[in-house]
Amino acid sequence: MALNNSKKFFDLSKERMPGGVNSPVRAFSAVGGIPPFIKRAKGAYVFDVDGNEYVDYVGSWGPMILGHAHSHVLDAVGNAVGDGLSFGAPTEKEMILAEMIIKRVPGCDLVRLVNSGTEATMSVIRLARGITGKNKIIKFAGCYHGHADSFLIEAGSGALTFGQPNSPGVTNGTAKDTLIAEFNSIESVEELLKNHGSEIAGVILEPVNGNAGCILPNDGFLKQLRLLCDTYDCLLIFDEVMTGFRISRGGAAEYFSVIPDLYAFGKIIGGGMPIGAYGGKKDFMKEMAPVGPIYQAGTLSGNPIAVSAGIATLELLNDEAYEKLDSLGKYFEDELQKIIVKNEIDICFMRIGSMFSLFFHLGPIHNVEDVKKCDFTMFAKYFHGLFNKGIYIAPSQHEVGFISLCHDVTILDFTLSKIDEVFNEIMVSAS
Ligand code: KE4
Repeated sequence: MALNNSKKFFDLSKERMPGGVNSPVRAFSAVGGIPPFIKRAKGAYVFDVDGNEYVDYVGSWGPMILGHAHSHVLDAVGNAVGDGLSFGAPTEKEMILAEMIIKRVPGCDLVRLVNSGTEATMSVIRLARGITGKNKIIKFAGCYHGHADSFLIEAGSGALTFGQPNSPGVTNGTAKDTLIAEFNSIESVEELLKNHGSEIAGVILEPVNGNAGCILPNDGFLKQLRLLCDTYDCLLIFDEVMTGFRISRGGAAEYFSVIPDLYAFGKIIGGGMPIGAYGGKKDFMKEMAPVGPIYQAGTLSGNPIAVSAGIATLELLNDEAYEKLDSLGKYFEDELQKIIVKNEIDICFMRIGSMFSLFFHLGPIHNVEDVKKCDFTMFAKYFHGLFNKGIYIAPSQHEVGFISLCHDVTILDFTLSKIDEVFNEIMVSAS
């Protein structure tokens, strides 16, 4: 791909913004090379500043489930901007979006709209701590909940059960209140609860670990987690920023029939505009200011433009839409498995609905430790091979791919043919 303008802009951007980007993964550090500077997007495609066209499986990291620049969403935004961009006052549309979320999500009686997934998760653990009066939370290695200090924690070394910062700037004082469990290991959670249960406010997880690549919960894991939280009187928190409104109409809670006490949302409910939300049972949410004493606020929370885009997006996400997304995902998976076998390449493919990952490892993949066994060099070759053939996937083995309602079978077949070519090129070069 000719990336002359992208390279020019990238060099200039690096003189103005750290790494030339406003979110680290966009810099292509994991795969190398120049990130394309995107000029516009439509349907299943993005177009860069050098005129290159790509089939897009990043989907802005999840929000673009309808496809890019959907007329229904653009019309809603267009109509909204004419009435002003922000008021810092309540609006009817915030109530409408909140009602749409509540009607879809089981066990969610009240929601608070914020401006990002990070703000949602940061607020929901403050709520959990405020409700319970306990300081510690359990998170899972490999699960990402945004960049709030309490989440930038890795497992303590050796016998240390307390977390340790995985970013400078996060204090040990913060880290000691985050304990790290292993995704899909109910034993690791039970051990922490046995040893620290009286101090633990809640257990937070991505019900599908989408930030390690697409790692599904083992059968019964979420149900066992629900029972453990009940036994030890701590709150279960689903971070559905990615899975919410993606894997089913009511997200992972509906899909797996496991209802948490609290939720975090983002991405799809903004239709591509900045948004997040947190919610849960009325008894819990009513502890938030101004009703209760737990504080959280935001200048642009419930922004009328973002809310208009979110309402328009959810309006089109009916049962038929999810059936179509799943059938597209199944078609892609079935045809890809044939290509994997044909090329005799060590790949573990995991999918739920319209989100998926190709792990360059035979598998099984149960947690982020398993992902560390992947061939990252091979992944980088796969990434660049596809990129140069006009297929834009996430530039990291630890991210997922998203199929939108605009990825029809013709587009999937084109993608699959390019994957076949790249697998063949990789295997030939490896021999
Ligand atoms: P934001 O603050 O980026 O809106 O949301 C943070 C967040 C919280 N929870 C989950 C499950 C998430 O996936 C995210 C953000 N996801 C990443 C991609 N995996 C955003 C992309 C980026 O960081 O640039």
